[in-house]
Amino acid sequence: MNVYRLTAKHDRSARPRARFLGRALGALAGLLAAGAAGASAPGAMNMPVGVTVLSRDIYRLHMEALWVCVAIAVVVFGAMIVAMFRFRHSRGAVPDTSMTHSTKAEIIWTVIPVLILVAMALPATKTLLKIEDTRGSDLTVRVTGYQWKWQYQYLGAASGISFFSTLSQSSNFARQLHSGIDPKTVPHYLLSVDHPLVIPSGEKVRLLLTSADVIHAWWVPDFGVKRSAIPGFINELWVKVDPGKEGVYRGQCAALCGRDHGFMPIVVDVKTPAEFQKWVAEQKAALKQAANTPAASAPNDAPVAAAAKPVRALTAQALN
Ligand SMILES: [Cu+2]
Repeated sequence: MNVYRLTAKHDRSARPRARFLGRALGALAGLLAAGAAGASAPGAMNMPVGVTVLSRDIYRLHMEALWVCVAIAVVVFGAMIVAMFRFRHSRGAVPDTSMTHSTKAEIIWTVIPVLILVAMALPATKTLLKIEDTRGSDLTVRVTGYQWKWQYQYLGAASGISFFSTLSQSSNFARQLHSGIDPKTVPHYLLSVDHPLVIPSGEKVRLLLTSADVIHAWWVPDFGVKRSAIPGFINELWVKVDPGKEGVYRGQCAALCGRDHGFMPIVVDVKTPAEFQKWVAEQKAALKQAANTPAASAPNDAPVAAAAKPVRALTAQALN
């Protein structure tokens, strides 16, 4: 009788509640759809899917963990809400004490989370090992952080190519106090450089990270990698951009490294292997020409390699 009365009462408010529930579910679905898109556009809620082997693996792990969390939240909060409303004191509910100090319950709520954690840890460990495995790279570039710029030195077949990558002049002018330049009019404001790092798509590129002064961090969100550049140490990471995803990718120094920390962006120009080989040949030709040309008469528009400056040394042996 009592149950019937309560059910009837609930029915009276069923319609507005159903409407609210429908709206809430719609909003949640919208949020999840926006999140699943993984756009790296400003204001996007989710992390970008990225364009590399690793970034896709990391994104997949992230989404798997998210859905596990969603499922746990639905079960736990659902049970709590049902318990609070259905078995409330005002309805004459009597506490069930059979679960108190129940060994069976203790085992169940220990074993289930352990199984969930193990199921999540296995693919995560696999991806972590993959991230750390820099063997078999096709190209190696040494990346050195400076206050406040990056230096890229190619090793192996592209050895000799070396240049600094600093904030583009357009951004640098606009950022000055009272410059009078509206940053919104500057393309890729604070995210553009004079000489981007150039790498080929479809090839495993190993980056050796170090620093000449303080700790910096090399971070390109679309590559799914971020690693500290520490003076006196060499950290490794690798990038393999999917073929067909050639283009320009941008990142920033991700370690607070001093006054101009926000003004040392990272720009990577990903070319097809053929275009990359052409670029390497051009840089090498420019290097040769620069070697044969007296410094005073070097052309101002010489390719970047020709403008290479001597660098603080870590031996080549340490780098290979
Ligand atoms: Cu920095």
